Amino acid sequence: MVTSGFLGAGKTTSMIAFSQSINLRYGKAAILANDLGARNIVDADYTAASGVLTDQITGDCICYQHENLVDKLNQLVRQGAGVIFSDIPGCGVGALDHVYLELDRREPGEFALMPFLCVVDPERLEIIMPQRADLGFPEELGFLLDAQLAEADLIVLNKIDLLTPREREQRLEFLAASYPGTPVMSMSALTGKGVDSVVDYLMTHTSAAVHRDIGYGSDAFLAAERHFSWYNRRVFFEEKEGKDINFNAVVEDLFQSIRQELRDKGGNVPHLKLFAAGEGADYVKVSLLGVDCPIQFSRRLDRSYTAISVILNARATADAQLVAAAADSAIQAAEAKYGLSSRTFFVESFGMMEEGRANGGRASRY
Ligand SMILES: Nc1nc2c(ncn2[C@@H]2O[C@H](COP(=O)(O)OP(=O)(O)OP(=O)(O)O)[C@@H](O)[C@H]2O)c(=O)[nH]1
Ligand SMILES: [Mg+2]
Repeated sequence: MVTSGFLGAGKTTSMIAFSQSINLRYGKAAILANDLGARNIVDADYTAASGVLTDQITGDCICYQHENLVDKLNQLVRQGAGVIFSDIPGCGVGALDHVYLELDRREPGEFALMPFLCVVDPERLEIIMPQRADLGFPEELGFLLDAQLAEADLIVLNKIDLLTPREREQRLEFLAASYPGTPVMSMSALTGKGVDSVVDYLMTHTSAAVHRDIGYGSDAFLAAERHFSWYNRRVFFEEKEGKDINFNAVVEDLFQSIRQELRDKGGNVPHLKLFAAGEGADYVKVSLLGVDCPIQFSRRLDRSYTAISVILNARATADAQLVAAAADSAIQAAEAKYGLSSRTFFVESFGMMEEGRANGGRASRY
């Protein structure tokens, strides 16, 4: 099953919640975490920490690496998975054609295709609702939200824990009227409310897997994609005198400072994510869904450490160099404030439409 939906809608959180529900009630589920970039993907490490059977597909969207996708699916099947969830990057559309129709065409009868799902965040939905809320993102992004919903076999309004019953009804009514014929459900992937009902629907329905014209590749699509840049970095922080410190405070400061710098320069970040593992099952995972949003800890470290390896991913609507500069200065400020030294083991930064991306960001084959 492909899980689509805009950046930060809750795809990763939903796939973990679905898998846990399936593991308890149906059989074995697995997650194939997908994101752009060579490696050091927050969602892959976060998913693996959830205890669900996990693998990852990096480098490019699952849309453009069919053989690798089939290979990974088969590996998970051999490990006992009966249901496999994968997501596509939150700026993406087109997986109905590129994944479902291709699987049907090239591996006929080999995989059953569950409903193509779009998870939607109730606040971001307001961008395309009649009020046309301005959340500080370029207005061209509205095209992607609409196209992702139009592509889905099932729409799930997520994060209902944040809504009053009236707000939830308004959104469900808007979705039902705007995407007639597409079932709409609601849940909170975070609290678990409604998750089992969505899973029951998914387990008893299949995708029609028929092409839909959603404007993939259109001018509006390109105008939206052009705004995005991706940034992935792994940094090792070490307290210079070997003292144990609270790295939750360090990562919170990193977020504050990146957020401030982007805001000052007129950029935004629909999803800034960080994951750092401590010892055993201890880890910290943080998300920021825009420069004006609160910093959300999915989990904090239980313990203090002298050193930690941090993965930072930004999915920004800002120039790639601006994001890189904001991360650099945030890391320098944290070093000075907490007496840290840092070493960067991996960094990559690219605009979505930059030269080279057409080849999945890999070196030119020409
Ligand atoms: N309140 C609330 N927060 C949620 C819910 N589901 C997800 N979140 C939070 O929303 C943020 C983004 O969730 P993710 O699951 O990472 O979103 P995503 O769609 O996978 O994001 P990308 O992969 O970057 O596109 C995290 O801070 C989650 O904890 C929910 O049901 N309720
Ligand atoms: Mg995700």
